[in-house]
Amino acid sequence: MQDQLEQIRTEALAEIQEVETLETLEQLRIKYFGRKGLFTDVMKGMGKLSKEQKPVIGKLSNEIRLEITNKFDQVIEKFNQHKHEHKLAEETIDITLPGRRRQIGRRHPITQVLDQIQMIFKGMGFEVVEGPEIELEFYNFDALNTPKDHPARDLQDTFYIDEGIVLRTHTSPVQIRVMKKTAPPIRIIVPGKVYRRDYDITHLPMFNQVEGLLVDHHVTFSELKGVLYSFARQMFGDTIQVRFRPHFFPFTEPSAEVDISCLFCDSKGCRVCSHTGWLEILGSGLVDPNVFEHVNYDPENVTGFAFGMGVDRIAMLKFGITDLRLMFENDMRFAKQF
Ligand code: 2NM
Repeated sequence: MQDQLEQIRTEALAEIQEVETLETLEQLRIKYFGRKGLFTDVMKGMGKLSKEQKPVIGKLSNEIRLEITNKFDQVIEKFNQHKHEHKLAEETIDITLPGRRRQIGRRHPITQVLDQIQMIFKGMGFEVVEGPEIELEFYNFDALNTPKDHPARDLQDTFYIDEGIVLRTHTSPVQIRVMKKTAPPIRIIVPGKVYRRDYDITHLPMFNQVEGLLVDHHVTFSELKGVLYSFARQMFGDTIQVRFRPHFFPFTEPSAEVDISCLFCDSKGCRVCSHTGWLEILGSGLVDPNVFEHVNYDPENVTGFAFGMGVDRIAMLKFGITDLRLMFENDMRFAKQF
């Protein structure tokens, strides 16, 4: 029995040493210490031993069991160590790799131009005011001296929300609101979204406008010209030409449209300026006395000038964009160019 045990010791230790996986190790444990294991088998013979042999074999078997069990533990420990090292190696981060770049957003060309317009007029002492996009028909048309039968009021041109309520077609109703609650002098610009029933290559149902208003005593057309000349040169450069062309608006008298020399062909004539050499940039005029009556100003005492421009159009001219729809598609390839 002693020899059997010694043989088990030698074989078990050798076998365990060779093991490569935890599964084979478990098989070995069963092979030696399982219910039908080799070691278990030998121990079943203990009962038949003599009184003298029992303690000797008992001691030896305990020794061997302990030795083999320790060997098992050693190998398990070795496996765990390997597993840990393998995991660490696999999860290594290469800190020398370059980072993933995040795309940075940009300001939309319309926002850039809007900010520039505001800067220029702030520089001339104008204050920026905003107001509601849903407006009373009265402020949007009547107070601006626009007759009941004016085509702009047509259902085909204006979005009606309800009886007497519209989506504003320009930002001038905000100026009516300001005049109604403020005494002159007034010097404001009103940026904002406006709505008209228009939809083609050069028109969208929503666009951005800036309108300006200056009210005081003895305001002249020359002052209007001075302000708008200054604006045009700051916006488009010192070398451009500016011209005032007679026009009609219900809310101003006299009225004029303002053109600048064509930026694209140096006034030689091209498709952008329809071969005229000029680009229209805004409308303007001296505020009609009827408008002042509507806000309870005395037209005998009070004078003023006003102007209005489409921001989207100015942005198109400034950046040479030919299709207005690009402005509202939010394509990064477009936005990145400005
Ligand atoms: C324009 C052209 C001319 C304008 C008039 C007024 C107000 F409220 F004073 F009557 N605000 N804006 C005006 C004048 C707007 O846009 C093309």
